[in-house]
Amino acid sequence: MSPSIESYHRQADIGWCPGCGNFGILDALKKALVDVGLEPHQVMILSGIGQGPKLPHYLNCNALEGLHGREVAMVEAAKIAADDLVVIVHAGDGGAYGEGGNHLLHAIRRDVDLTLVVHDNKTYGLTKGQASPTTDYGLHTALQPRGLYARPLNPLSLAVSQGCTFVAQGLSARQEHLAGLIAAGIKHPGLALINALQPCVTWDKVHTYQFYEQHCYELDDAYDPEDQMAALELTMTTGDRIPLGVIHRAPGRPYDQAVLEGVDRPLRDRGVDPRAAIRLQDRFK
Ligand SMILES: Cc1ncc(C[n+]2csc(CCOP(=O)(O)OP(=O)(O)O)c2C)c(N)n1
Repeated sequence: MSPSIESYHRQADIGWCPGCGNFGILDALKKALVDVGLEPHQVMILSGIGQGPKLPHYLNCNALEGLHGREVAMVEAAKIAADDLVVIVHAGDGGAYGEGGNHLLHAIRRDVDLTLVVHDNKTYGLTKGQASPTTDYGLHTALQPRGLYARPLNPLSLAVSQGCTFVAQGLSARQEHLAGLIAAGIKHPGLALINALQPCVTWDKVHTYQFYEQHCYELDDAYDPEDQMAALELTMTTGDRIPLGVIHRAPGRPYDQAVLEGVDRPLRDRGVDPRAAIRLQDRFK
């Protein structure tokens, strides 16, 4: 039997504001999972703390929630314990690029086989709209009433320059397009970073649905995502046009597959002998 959107449905009280971009990302994810042919038991969502990271509460599949910003770090363990699971991380721009920025750098180096969907609403949504790493310079927030005195991080050029093997950008309001990017990320062997732009209807009155509709454009076939320098130039070009699509793609070399090479079974399928741990402990007495 092929999977259905309904099989991912989970009855729950939704904590997101009406009109939140997270709804579009949730719908796009469900569509991507079905399009790739995955059943809920084959999928694990990892998330941390935040509005975006509440997503697994509203989805029927395996889920693991950890600390804010530690989502990506948990994946290495999950993939080595159960390498047959498709692992998808949902993090906010705060969690992924702020608290978790260091973990992201090293996950890019290792090219761990995961799909990282960043709910980029350019704000710390859950904690009431403080500036996040992707907030624009000068933007006024509750905590920065005179405007923010720091430039925004550019996650796309960071990822491209560090050789991330799959870098894409989507928009929560273009669900079909975003679903295609998530599906491509799931199929990619290695780290797939998908920056999902989303309006925050409560805290950000600048980056509205209308703003994104006016400024976003979809990359066409004339663009070659395999050309890393072209991707870098695209992501470094400032201006009011925002590209959507696969920005960069290169062959993946996943760390978890290399670690498990020659190992007959992943950790999950090996017997657990608590006495072995005690014997090991005793050797150091
Ligand atoms: C290490 C750590 N730092 C800060 C916090 C407090 N905190 C929890 S959620 C959050 C903001 C979340 O923002 P983001 O990750 O962008 O997700 P959003 O709510 O916008 O979806 C903060 C600052 C925390 N729980 N742990």
